[in-house]
Amino acid sequence: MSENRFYITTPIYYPSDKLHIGHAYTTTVADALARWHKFTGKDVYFLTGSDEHGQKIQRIAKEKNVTPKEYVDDIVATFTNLWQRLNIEYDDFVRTTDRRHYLAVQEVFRRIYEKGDIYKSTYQGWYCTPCESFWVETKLEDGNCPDCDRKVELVEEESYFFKLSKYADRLLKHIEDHPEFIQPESRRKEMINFIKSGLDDLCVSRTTFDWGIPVPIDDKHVIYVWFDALTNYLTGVGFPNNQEMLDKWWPADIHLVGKEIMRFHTIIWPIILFALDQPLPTTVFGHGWLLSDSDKMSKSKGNVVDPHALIDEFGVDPIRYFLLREISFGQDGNFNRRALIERTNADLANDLGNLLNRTLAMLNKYFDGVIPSPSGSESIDNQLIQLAGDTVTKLSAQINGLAVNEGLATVWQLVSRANKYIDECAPWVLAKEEATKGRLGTVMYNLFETQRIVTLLIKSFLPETGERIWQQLGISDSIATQTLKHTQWGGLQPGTITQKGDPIFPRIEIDTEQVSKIEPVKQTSEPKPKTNINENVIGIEDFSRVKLVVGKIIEAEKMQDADKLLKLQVDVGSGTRQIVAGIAKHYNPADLPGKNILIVANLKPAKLRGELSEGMLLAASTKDGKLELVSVSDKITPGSLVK
Ligand code: ME8
Repeated sequence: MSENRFYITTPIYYPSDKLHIGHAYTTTVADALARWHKFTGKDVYFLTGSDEHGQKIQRIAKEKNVTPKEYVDDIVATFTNLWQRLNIEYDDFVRTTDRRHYLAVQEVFRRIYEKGDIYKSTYQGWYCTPCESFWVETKLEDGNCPDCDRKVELVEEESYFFKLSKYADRLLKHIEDHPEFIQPESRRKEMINFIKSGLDDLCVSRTTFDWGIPVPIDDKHVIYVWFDALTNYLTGVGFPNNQEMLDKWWPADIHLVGKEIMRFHTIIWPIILFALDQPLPTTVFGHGWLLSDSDKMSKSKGNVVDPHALIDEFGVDPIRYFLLREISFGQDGNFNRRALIERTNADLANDLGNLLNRTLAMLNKYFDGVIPSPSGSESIDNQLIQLAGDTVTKLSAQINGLAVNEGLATVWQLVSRANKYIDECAPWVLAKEEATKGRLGTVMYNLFETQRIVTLLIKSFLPETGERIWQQLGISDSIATQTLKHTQWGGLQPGTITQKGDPIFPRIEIDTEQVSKIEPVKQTSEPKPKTNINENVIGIEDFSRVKLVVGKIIEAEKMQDADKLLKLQVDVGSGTRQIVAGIAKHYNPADLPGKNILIVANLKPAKLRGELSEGMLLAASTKDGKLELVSVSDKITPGSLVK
């Protein structure tokens, strides 16, 4: 493996539903790492994708009365849309329904079968369909899946088996000889114990459904979905036909996964690779879970956070920053709005944003916005310069050690130091005397040079912010051309003309309304009305004539020749209604399906631009005039009456 290339992967997610913030977490970390390694000068390959076969998907498609392929095509489009919105720069996206993947999986199966490591027998045991995993009776907990605690099903069918047990000792030795293989350490111990407790041969084919890749030697069977899915890491780098690509990229440097799928990645996958005579990935990192009120976020529990809604509300980089900075990488972490707002305000609006605003305002006032030449240096300057250099070294080591959150904390220490440097050097005092104008120039240069370095250091994590600050710094070379070597002190050219722009992160005001969305507001006495409620008062009987119900948007599309209107299909419990709404300027139709909204259900139907509209959506304007749909928790089912 060359030192100068870096191959990173995410899990390929199930299109069993739309992705939530937990999936966005893994992919954002992988994206930041990929960008960082590119920034350090490496040749990088970043792979993601979708895991589309298996019993779970086939069942969901059947429930929805569509073919599995129709079903996954729709959901996978929402995956790529989310990655685009989150600024995820992947190199390839493997869909397990791709032809190239079909060929790769069949080739893996064929090679292992021909080697004698796959044999036919009968499987009798338990199966967890949500996890797509087999369990022997003794591993069940209270009769349920030990991983997700859901019901398992008894399965008895003819199957092909893969000789996992044959390779158990070799795998243990590999894990012991390569401490970097399973990270973090706690998961390594867990996996060692699991292997030591004995490995059973793995059932690698199914016959009771057909949504999968057929076994090449026996098309009554489809290949087990995890055997199929894990192979994507080889498909994405050219296996089996593009040997040159495979030689360049395989083995992967990092498979980044959530802790619940470590077993598949550190036991089944390495043994498949042993059987194929392929080298093992350098590291499988199992990160912790995003929790919602200390419980794992998952669709089935109804406690997931929709990343689209967060991006709409806060923008992309506050979300990326929160995920990367707030959660100790490897540990579980809580996701909540209050913490997100506080992080954004403290680190992005105050520390980073104010540093730029203050310094640009001073530079405009004292030097017409042009970067002055530094002259001489005092010990306080040397400390700042030293810290900037140390920050680069420390951050590089932390990112190489996958301590992403600590790495960002390191950069923010430099940001804080720069803010303190302003207060200590007091440029406004230096500006009073002509005699200290030279010193003022040095101070201003140092502040901008620090910000140039900070911007380069954060651009992998916050790409949009990097671009925006760079633009305000006025540096003519594109930020995309900058690499780690450009973080040496002194790169900023005196004479550079800065460009003051809008604050990069306006402070988010937490008003009472927002707080109440975050946590219940305790009221000790009757609240006093803020507005004059006597105006246009109506009685309860008037209100009760309006039938407000919860609806779930199923489809949204633009209307021809009506640039303000969208045509929506909305599930209102008793069926689907078509509603034409004037929200086209405020919403991208692709972002609407899945949203739970409020509608006036007993409004007289009307025709708008020739289309029937049977109801009205409720929406309100934000301060800057953007129309936002009134949204309702996912827990409330379509058709529920608002009372
Ligand atoms: O397991 N917190 O797909 P999946 C953090 N198709 N990360 C989370 C999370 C949470 N609450 N919820 C999900 C599969 N994730 C298989 C993978 S790979 C060959 C096949 C992230 O859709 C995390 O990365 O269930 C987790 O491992 C993955 O999504 C599971 O996604």
